[in-house]
Amino acid sequence: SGIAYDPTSTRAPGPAGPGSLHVRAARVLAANWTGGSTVPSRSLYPHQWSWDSAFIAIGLRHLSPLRAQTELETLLAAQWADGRIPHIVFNPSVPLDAYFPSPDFWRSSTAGRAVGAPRTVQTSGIVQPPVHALAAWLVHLADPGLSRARGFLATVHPRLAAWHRYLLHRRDLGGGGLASVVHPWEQGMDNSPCWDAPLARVAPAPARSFQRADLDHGAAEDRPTDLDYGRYVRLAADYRDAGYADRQREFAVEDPAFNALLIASEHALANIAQELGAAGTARHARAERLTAALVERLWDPEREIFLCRDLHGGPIPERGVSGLIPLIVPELPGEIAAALVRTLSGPHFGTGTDLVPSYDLLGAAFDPHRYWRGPAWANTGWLLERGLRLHGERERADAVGAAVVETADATGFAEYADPYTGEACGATGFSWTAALALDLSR
Ligand code: 9WN
Repeated sequence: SGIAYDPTSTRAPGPAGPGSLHVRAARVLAANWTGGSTVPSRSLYPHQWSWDSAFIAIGLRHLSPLRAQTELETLLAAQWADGRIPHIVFNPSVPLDAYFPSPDFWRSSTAGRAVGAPRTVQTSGIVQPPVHALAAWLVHLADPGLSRARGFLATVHPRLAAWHRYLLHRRDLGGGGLASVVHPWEQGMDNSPCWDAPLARVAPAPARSFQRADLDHGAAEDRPTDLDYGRYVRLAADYRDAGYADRQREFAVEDPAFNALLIASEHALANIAQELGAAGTARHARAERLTAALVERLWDPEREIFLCRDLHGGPIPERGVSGLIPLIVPELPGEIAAALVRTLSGPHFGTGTDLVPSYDLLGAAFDPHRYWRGPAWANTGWLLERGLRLHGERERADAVGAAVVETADATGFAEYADPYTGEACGATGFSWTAALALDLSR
């Protein structure tokens, strides 16, 4: 393989002097900082993204705990009254044509008025995975003195609680206790083959009705197709035209990673409540109930992976990396954790490089360069490292973490990478790649 790292090393080196990974990652995060938050990429994504900010804060806490706290506070200031945290918070000084869909597509302050969209800031109307409470807790731990002095947890706690309430109540579209996503962008792995079947039912918006901006900065063969975009636009426009109200929708899927992150964040919120002097027991208990629902509704014992559940079509028989992410759930039954570790090393995900592909290596739709249809991403690597460590798989965790760090550094912090060769794909100078490599190398 072309990956420049030593597979025998168990842990990447800590911060060194000038020219170290620490310095290079810090440079990326400084360049992408806009004063109150960090853009994922100056070229492709010039606004604030929800789950990006959570991952970015996890890395930023090692450079500036104050910036890390501010990153999350800025995002939460754009929360809607119904509790949703929008997936994009738009920067008003960025030209409208720099990113599609822009604020004039989402029209949050008018179309979302009935469900409480903010009036002063423009946002999208969909959400992204709930990594925020986990991030807030990790940011607090980096500098508890500063956090207490600023009342950081006291500020974010009610907002995070409202966010989880929104997901657990308004988004339980399947009635089985799990949160559903109503758009592929909400789950964060936009063009995963897991969405192919539910998306096939969606009539795409005509290509001439919108203008993509991503192809100005990214290679077409690394990005979703025009047909994908037509369907993304149709689903988002329908949701907007329904006033962003959460009823049954044409696309409604229960996703294992989204719900596993909700569970991890419920536990984090319990810790936050305890730190603030309240009891965390009810939240821990809710996390356990969610874990039971996750296993009951999404675990596939034959394939030994969690599957997505299409509310209109049942379990989706595709193996995506999302199905491995429940390793981050603390109360996952031991035999399921062991099965996930087997799947991770087996023929569907084992590349021989310790980079974990976003999709089944043996799947018909596998493509090592196209976005979420095969490439390895730093955020899923970070989550798997954490999950492996949690379940006592220290060596595997070290190897997966080292592969993330070394690939990040060797590619100039690329957005994603070929899982076999480590070759850079997408944008470089990508914020969560820098932030999470930094976190893993501590
Ligand atoms: C749509 C910002 C975001 C990530 C997503 C990733 C990509 C956006 C896009 O970029 O999605 O939200 O325009 O392709 O898929 O996970 O949060 O980095």
